[in-house]
Amino acid sequence: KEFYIVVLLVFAIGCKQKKSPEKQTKKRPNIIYIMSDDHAIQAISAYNHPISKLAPTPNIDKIATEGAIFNGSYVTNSICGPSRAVILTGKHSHINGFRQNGDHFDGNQETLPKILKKEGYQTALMGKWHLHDYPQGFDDWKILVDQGNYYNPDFIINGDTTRVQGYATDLITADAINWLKNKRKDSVPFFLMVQHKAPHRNWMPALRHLNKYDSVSFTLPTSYFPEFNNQKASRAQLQTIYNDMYEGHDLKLSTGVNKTKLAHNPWTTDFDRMTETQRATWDSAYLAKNNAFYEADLSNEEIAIWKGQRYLQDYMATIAAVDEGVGEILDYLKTNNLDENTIVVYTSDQGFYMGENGWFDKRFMYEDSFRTPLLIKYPKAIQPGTQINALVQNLDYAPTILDFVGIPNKAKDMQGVSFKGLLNGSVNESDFRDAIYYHYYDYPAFHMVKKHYGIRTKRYKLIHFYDDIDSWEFYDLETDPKEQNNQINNAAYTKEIKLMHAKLKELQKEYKITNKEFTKAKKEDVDKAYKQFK
Ligand code: SGN
Ligand code: CA
Repeated sequence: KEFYIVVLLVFAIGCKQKKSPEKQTKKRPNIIYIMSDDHAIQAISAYNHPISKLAPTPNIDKIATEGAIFNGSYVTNSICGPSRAVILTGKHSHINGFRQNGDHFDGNQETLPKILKKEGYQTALMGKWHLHDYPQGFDDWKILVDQGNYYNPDFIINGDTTRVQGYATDLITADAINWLKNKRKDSVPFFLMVQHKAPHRNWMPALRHLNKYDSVSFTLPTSYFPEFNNQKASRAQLQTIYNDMYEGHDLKLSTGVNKTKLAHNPWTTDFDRMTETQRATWDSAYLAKNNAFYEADLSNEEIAIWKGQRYLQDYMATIAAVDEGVGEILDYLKTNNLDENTIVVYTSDQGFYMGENGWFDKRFMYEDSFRTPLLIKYPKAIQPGTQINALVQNLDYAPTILDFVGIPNKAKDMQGVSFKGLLNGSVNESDFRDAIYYHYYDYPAFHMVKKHYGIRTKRYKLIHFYDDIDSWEFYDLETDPKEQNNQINNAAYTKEIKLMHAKLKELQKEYKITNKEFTKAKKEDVDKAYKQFK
């Protein structure tokens, strides 16, 4: 009898060890990576900002309540293409070669989707790509052309461009669900990237949301009319709501009372591509509110405030469709018993200004554009309601995902580090990194934000703006979280500033920044750009 038991045991152990590779990979988690474009922390209600309290995002919030929310999540270079290249490679811009929008991504380098695919994952990408080359490393992909348009956008599928009737956010959600339903193989784990155009400029809401926040009055930040003492680069930017937005294209103002023709609208393509029916619904939704604006006969300061309100109402209304889409994806996972073994990530390619300093857009190393939302759920390893304050970056996403799926060694030449330990509670925040590096190159360009680099620790920030300027800034984020007081010349901080300079040098050495990164633009190009973008 005992002999038979031993034989049976040996047989059982043998069976356990001899699992087919398919079954082994099946145990690996699936990953759904949802990223919107320019989605500010202020616009996700899980972050408890006064703006989002008036325009909540219940579905995105679910990822935080069922999983983790990061309060100290940052990018390395706050602009679209570069951020995406960092996420795919786990390497800083100067190493992956994509420093600014308009650069071309070298798709032959190693990327997260390529590694996952080689490891047996089924990989797919739906939505915005913006890296000027066809995606590599995906079994299936369908991407927006360039920045993409909100209405009836053009998509590229296998090299062919097709105009698809509908609203971009809804189309991308539908593509994601459709892929999960019809293309996904049950037998292998999957990695699906869902990348929205919304809430990118020019903030065009879905037809069903055109009047969603008309009666909501959002709180404009206290810095809406800033002074910029001792902040030279801030004074030179061209991204102020009340100076630089186009009244037609961005603010959807018409030319006057009872008019539907748009005021200043230099890029007609966003509106011209709407169908007549879409345009008629659009025009009737904006008519009364535009009339009210003209009839109010506002002062200049009141107009500036009105513009801030219109911007926030439209921006938040574009997010409504993103949030609904996230809800659909989460529901799909639940109904199909996929939610337990799927890691869901929600993030943005960077933060965004919602009137802070009077601004829209991003680019600066100040908190609102440097910081980016990050919410992750994975029931198997992350406790619901986890709050993480450690400093993490988009540089870390690839190493973290590889760590979660059990192939951390593939991240060895990446510059990011896995923060899996923070998520499952095996690493203390105080043992994680103490400083992060930032470097922005896109100058002269849209919005004229000067080139700069710097570091942030838990408490301090040191920034150097360079090229046609040579200007250092230092902030004590504990006493000045809104970064209004540059303390670079304050003797009380001499010791801290010195330490920050030393730390900056250390990080630049670690990340292999060479003098090549500090080249200057030609003066005539800068002058030309100021004229072009003003
Ligand atoms: C467009 C926008 C800019 C924006 C850049 C970069 N203008 O040029 O406001 O800064 O994209 O955005 S738009 O009216 O044409 O949309 S990013 O998302 O690619 O970084
Ligand atoms: Ca962006």
